[in-house]
Amino acid sequence: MLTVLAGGVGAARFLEGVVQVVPPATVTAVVNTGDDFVLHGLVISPDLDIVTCTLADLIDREQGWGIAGDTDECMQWLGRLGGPTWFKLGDRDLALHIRRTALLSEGESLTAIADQFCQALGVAVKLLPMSDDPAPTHILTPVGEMHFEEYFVRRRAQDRVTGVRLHAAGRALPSPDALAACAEAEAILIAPSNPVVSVGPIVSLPGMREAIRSARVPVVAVSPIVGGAAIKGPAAPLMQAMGMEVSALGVARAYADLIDGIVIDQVDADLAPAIAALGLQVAVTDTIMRGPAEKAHLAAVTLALADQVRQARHGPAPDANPGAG
Ligand code: FO1
Repeated sequence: MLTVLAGGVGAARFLEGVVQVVPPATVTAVVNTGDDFVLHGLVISPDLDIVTCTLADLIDREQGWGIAGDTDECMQWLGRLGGPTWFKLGDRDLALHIRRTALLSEGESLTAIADQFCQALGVAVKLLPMSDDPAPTHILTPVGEMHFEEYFVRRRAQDRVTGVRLHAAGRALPSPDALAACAEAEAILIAPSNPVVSVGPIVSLPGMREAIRSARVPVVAVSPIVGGAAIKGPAAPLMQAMGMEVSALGVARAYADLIDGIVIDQVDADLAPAIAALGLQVAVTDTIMRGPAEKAHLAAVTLALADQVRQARHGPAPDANPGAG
């Protein structure tokens, strides 16, 4: 089983590449739920929905989130009735949140619900919420502490970030399935997601780092930072707030206690020696996922680096015929 730690848009696109290279049924994604929040009385799980709808080829590819061709009749009426309209929820998208909220109220877990949605929408990859407990990510700013989506969407990431509080609802445990997905993986990949608010919430769950390390399998990350900037989203201000250098080297340092290797973009090739000096193996390639072929290429390079790590650690792959010339 290949396990991928995933956030939202970047991770979803990366997974579209992974499933072109290995059978989807052999892939498990442990997905960030730190962006989850309640709005209109509905439980919304942005990263789970982005990954699910992307792999189901239902995603609005312009935005990277929401459902293609969706309408906003309900949103318009919610506005007319004085409801909040800052978080755009399409009519089809709302069905996900209505159904999720109803199933949660009937006692179903987020994990069970994610599985039901994957079955219903034809997604073969196993998508696991990182936790079945509420684990909201809060952003600290000079105007106060707020949920990540309030900071990122409602206030358009205008506030200076003075800190990040993970699992802000109190102790959250990794789901048993998420822990098992790391402990039983043959390789663990960290998708090109925000190291602070997408990957951070996952690996900071109690026992998750230990599960990753005790798996004793190659752990390889893809840098979401290219040329000192994020492709999408607020990684730069959040990394700065956490004292991280906003570069592929900064990402490598942030993950150094967890990973064996990292894939960086060719524009950052000059950082490879400094990253290697951290004891990491480095692959340099074009990491911009313009289309299906680039996604598959990035996945293939990442998996090849995982194999390279495995060989370096354990010698030739078991199926390599000994004594071959
Ligand atoms: N991002 C926005 O910038 N504006 C929105 O109105 C918005 C709505 C939305 C609805 C459903 C969903 O699954 C995601 C949505 N996102 C929106 C994306 C989301 O804020 C972030 O991309 C993820 O939380 C970060 O990965």
